[in-house]
Amino acid sequence: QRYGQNNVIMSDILKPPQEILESGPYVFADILDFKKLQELIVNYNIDWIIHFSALLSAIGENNVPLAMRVNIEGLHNVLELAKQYRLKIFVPSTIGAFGPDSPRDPTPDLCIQRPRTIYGVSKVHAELMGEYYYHKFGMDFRSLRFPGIISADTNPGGGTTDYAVKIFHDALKSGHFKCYLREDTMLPMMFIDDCLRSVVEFMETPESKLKMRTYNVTAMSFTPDEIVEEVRKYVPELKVTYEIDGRQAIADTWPKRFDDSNARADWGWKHTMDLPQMCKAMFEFLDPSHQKQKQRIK
Ligand code: VAH
Repeated sequence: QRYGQNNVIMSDILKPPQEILESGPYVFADILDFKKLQELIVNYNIDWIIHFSALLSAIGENNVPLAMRVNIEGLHNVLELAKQYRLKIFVPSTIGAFGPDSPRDPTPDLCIQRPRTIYGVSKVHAELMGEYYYHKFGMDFRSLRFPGIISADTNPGGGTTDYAVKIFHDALKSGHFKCYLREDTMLPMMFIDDCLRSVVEFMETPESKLKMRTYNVTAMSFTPDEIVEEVRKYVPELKVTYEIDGRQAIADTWPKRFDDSNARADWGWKHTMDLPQMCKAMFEFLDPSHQKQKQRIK
């Protein structure tokens, strides 16, 4: 809607859902195929790269060699192409770019970053490489560190924050949610609509307003306990069992709350969806028949 359907070229190595195919140009592109990316940039006269290819935290720990190729070699490809063709480039970073030595509550933009996952290491590398290309070559590199992103139209993608998406599907399908994190594990989160708007607003911000190339952004922080309580307003009979797995050790090294005051001050970032509003949006999308229990009691 914003840039014109034929001006946004979607790409992936996966076949998209039919409605995506019908929404505008969609091409096969492997982030590891430099020549193919170069051809797409020239043939489609690309001016911005929005780079989202990566193995997330949990899946990356189970396939470190592939995570290094996709998250690091893939990043090098798009940075080099953005430099060669003078493109503006967005590269997402994450709360996972911090580690146990970072302040966790809250975590500021600038502090020690010694992440303990290959995903986090690759994202710190992305931040540092992008800022190097900015200072050395004047490239318009921009990065936002995202919290866990919650969306209804995509399945969980191998992240540590996936539990906050899975709870909705489990509540509606089986009424039984198995949570792999302890009930008191607080993590920063954001609804997908706020995430996509943050990218657009950040990329459209005049460079003169940016005091940094990489900013924290967030909307809320919550624990499994807190989202369970909110989901039970729609599915009161929801059964929850805690089966802690290796992702707990990752979550225990991550920020509990994100300080995104610089993004709010420098380029006007503000979130719109909090936990109750996100749950309402998720149920409206996944199963409109599930209205909040409070309304039924009325
Ligand atoms: C993950 N959802 O859990 C991703 C994210 C906030 C972390 O980068 O790995």
